[in-house]
This record gives sequence, C-alpha cells and structure tokens, in this order.
Amino acid sequence: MSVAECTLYAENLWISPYVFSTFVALREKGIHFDVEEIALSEHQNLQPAYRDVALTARVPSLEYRGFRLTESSAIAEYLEEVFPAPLYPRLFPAELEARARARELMAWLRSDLGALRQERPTLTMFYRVKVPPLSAAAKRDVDKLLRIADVLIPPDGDALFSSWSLVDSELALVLHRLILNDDPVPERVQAYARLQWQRPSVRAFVEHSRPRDVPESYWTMLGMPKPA
Ligand SMILES: N[C@@H](CCC(=O)N[C@@H](CS)C(=O)NCC(=O)O)C(=O)O
Repeated sequence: MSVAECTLYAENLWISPYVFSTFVALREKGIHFDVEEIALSEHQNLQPAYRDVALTARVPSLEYRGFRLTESSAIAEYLEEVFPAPLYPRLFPAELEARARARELMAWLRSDLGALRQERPTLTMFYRVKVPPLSAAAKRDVDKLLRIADVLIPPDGDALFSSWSLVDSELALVLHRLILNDDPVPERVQAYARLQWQRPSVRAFVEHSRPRDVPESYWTMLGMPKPA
C-alpha cells in the first residue's frame, strides 16, 4: 500500500505503550500510514470530533478505509487479518500454541503490574525524571515480570517464539520501564530487552520527536513533582 489509506491517531507526547504497540505493528506490516496527534492534556480525545468516531475515545485509534477502531490489541488482530501473511509480515506467531501464548502475554501485560506501571510510567522512559525507589507492591510486580520473562526468553536470548512477534516489542517496553530507570534487571533478561529495543520499528517510536515540555497536568496525574 503506497498512498496512505490508513491513519494512526496517537497522543502527542509519544509515550503511550498502546500507541507504541499499534505504531510498531503498522511499521512491521510495512503499511504506509498518516499520523494525527491528539493532545490528551487538552482532552482532545473527549471532543465530539474524536469521541464520536473512536468508540472508547482513547488512543490509539486506527482508521482504515473509513473503518475506525480503538484498543491496541483489537487493532493488532485486525491488522493481522487485513494484511495477512505470507503477503505481509506476521505480528503473531504462526504456530497455534505460540500464538495463544503471545495473546496470553499481551492480555496480561495490559491488565496486571499496576504498581509497576504507576511507579515507572512511560513518561519516565522518554523524559528524564528522577524516580523514587520502588514500593513493596511494585517490587512484587517486578519479581513476577522478571520470573515470567525468564521462563519465556529462549536460551539464545532472541525472540520469544520462533521469530519476532509483536509481543516481543511489548515485553521489551515493559522491561525498559525498569532498565531506563536504572532498576536492576538480570543480565539475560536485560540483553533480550535491549536486543528487541534495537528493532527499527521500535527505534522509530523511541526516537520520534517529542515536545520539550510536558504539560503540568501529567505530573499531577502521576503524583510526581515537575522536574526543575
Ligand atoms: N486498553 C487500551 C488502553 C488505551 C489507553 O489507556 N490510552 C490512554 C493513553 S495511554 C488514553 O487514551 N487515555 C485518555 C483517556 O482514557 O481519556 C488499549 O490497549 O488501546
């Protein structure tokens, strides 16, 4: 697809892990897409122009040929079906059980680890912020995350399944909540995450331009003091 028939609606700080997932998915599929930025701090997602077409009024949302979809996991599944293998690269493993495991992990990453996500928000990955030590609850999340990562990362330290799938990028992002904040991560797990972080689709998100200043409301929302 050369002319953009596809639009990704992203938030304008480029810190959303869900936008990250959709952005990486689109890049991996090799689909030409436009980007529209939505300022969440100004509640642009709640304005009728967005809310009335994007069902959950959240980002990301994807528009393809007049169809609008929210929820990053639903978007990934949709892209996989609209742009199927072997014509397009896969986002999910080819093998049935591996595909189920990848979905299991993606669902879990979206629904657990609340304390870790709260104390190491993605804002701290992309903007230099001094973070306090992890609480006992966040440490429990970290132990669980590192245990699961250790179980799943294969001995060669490469993709979780036989080749890259979207969940590799998603797991690498969660692990970078720790790595980029200098929280301890075992060498083997760290090597896996750093390798995944080098993927061009991931680099394109990580290195995307961002506004210099973060709106005050973000710091308030996160309960963090605005850096001097
Ligand atoms: N489960 C959703 C989560 C999306 C989400 O929470 N997006 C946030 C930005 S990271 C958002 O739009 N927040 C604004 C709001 O909820 O009003 C997904 O996977 O896409």
